[in-house]
Amino acid sequence: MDTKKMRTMSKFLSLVLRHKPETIDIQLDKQGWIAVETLLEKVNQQNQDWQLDFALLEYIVVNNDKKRFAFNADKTKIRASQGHSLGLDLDLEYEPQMPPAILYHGTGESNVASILAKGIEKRERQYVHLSRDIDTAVVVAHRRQKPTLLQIEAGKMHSEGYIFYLSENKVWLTLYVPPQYIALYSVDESV
Ligand code: HQG
Repeated sequence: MDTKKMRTMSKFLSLVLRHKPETIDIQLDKQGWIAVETLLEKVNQQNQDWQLDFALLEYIVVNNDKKRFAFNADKTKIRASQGHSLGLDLDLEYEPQMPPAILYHGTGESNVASILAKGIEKRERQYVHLSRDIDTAVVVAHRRQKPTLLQIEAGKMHSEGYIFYLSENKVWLTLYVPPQYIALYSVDESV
């Protein structure tokens, strides 16, 4: 499969399954699911450039670099596993989990002073996104100018009552990270 075409399709699926389902006139249910049949029909109505069938959708779900999308057990429904817009007001129904002692957050240098003063806010998304491994946080940080890594004392937060969820594609989610649990992380320390 042409990787450029797959990226285009994956980005479009992220748009409609995470942020703007109305783009193709669909409504996600409370847990973020949409019937596969409806999704295929509406995507294909909307797009002249490319068409999506079940085999291709399954290929994207399986091969997506971050496993962003998931089917339900009988593959009749699909949803994004994380990253949703706050405005959609979903409940993904992930069970609270005990996080590892340390999690990482990638951001841009221009955000750091504000984050150290106010904490990490979920902004336009449903949750703050954190990762267990440094490499993932580095990739997230590189979406910003002057990528910067932050280290979060997630274990301590959890023991002090903060709730964490683990998305199906292994992104750690929480509503807010207060400044006292955050430290700048220098990548040099990892080598
Ligand atoms: C920043 C992608 C200043 C925060 C990624 C981030 C992730 C603050 C930005 C997922 C702040 C929000 C989410 C504060 C937070 N002051 N800046 N107090 N609090 N911020 O895109 O974490 O590739 O909503 O640091 O991989 O960058 O799309 O969040 O820079 O998992 O699948 O405000 O999206 O996944 O930006 O990314 P975002 P994010 P995909």
